[in-house]
Amino acid sequence: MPKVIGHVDLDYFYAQVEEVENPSLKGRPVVVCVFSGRTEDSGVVSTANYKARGFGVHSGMPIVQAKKRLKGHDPEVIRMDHEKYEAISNRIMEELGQMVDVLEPTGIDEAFFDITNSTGGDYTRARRLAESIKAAIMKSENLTCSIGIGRSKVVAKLGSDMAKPGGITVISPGTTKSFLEPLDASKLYGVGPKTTTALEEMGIRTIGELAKTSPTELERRFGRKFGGYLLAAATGTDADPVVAGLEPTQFSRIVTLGRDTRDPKEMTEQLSEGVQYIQGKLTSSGKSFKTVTAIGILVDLSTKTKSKTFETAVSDLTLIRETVPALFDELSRTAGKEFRRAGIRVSGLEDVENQTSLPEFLRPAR
Ligand code: TTP
Ligand code: CA
Repeated sequence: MPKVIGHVDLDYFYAQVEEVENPSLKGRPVVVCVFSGRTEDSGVVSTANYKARGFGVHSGMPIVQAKKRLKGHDPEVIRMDHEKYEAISNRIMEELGQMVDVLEPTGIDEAFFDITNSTGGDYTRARRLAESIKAAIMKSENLTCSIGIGRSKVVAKLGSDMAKPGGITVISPGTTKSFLEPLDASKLYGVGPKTTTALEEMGIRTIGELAKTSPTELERRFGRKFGGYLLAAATGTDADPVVAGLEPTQFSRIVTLGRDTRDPKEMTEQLSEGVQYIQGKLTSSGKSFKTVTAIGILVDLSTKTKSKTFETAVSDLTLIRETVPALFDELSRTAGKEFRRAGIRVSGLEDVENQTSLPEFLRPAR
């Protein structure tokens, strides 16, 4: 059965999150920055939306320079909020993990996945699954992503790069060779400017040319390991498997409420199945948790959270049920707006063996 590997990458991630939270930004250049704090504008661009990229703004550019390029184009310059992006990333990874056979997150907004078994090696079914993944992320977080499907990690990654923004590229085993051949070798995963220059010196510009190079010549120039990788990558025969990501650090469930509301009781009731889902996850993974968090996504799509941390790890369903209403109560008092979606997260996961006795965990840490 041919392998079916995917790569999913969210589009202009930080900036898109900001657009979703504040729809009035749509159509304007948006730049998310890390301010170093030395002077008002010292720091660099984390990322920019496509509108801003059209004016030449990109990740790593000094803020001052980005502002110059965007002058007169009504730009929005936003301070990066890593915690916010991370919480969204965690929810997406959790959701993706349930849709594929194996998920290997490789960054805050990207992951490889293996769907060989669930598609039976059928690339038509793979495309449908990629479409459902895109739809799921759109439904739950309002975010677009790009997906590549192919027979190896390198091919899948090229596919998602090419699909950007918002597309799906499926490269079936039969079309892999013709897909790869015309592309620049510099597009291959792991081929940076230095390798590109070295390849050019050998007269190699395209992936097709690289694929025809003799293994000995490549090994002589790049060493056994990297030389071998280059050849495998160029022929789409790199065999690095998708390996399940690190241990989960949290479990969460978010639901869209039946109607916009401020009523903590309504939110808690509609999360009843979510609590059961989390309980199932805790049991099957043999984990307990230290922190429980109530998550509210308001009608303006901003996210508010309220947490409670216990002194020692617990894994008790009744405890989640007891804590959550109070957290939502507090959330709705401070939010000032109605809630569109509500969720629960447990984090600070530990193996159950480390757990201590009942009376101890009833004592909150703070
Ligand atoms: P990328 O996936 O490289 O970029 P992107 O999601 O902004 O845009 P694209 O549509 O091309 O995928 O990085 C993911 C996030 O990581 C990005 O939104 C912000 C952050 N980041 C930085 O903070 N600094 C950087 O130099 C880069 C490249 C990314
Ligand atoms: Ca991205």
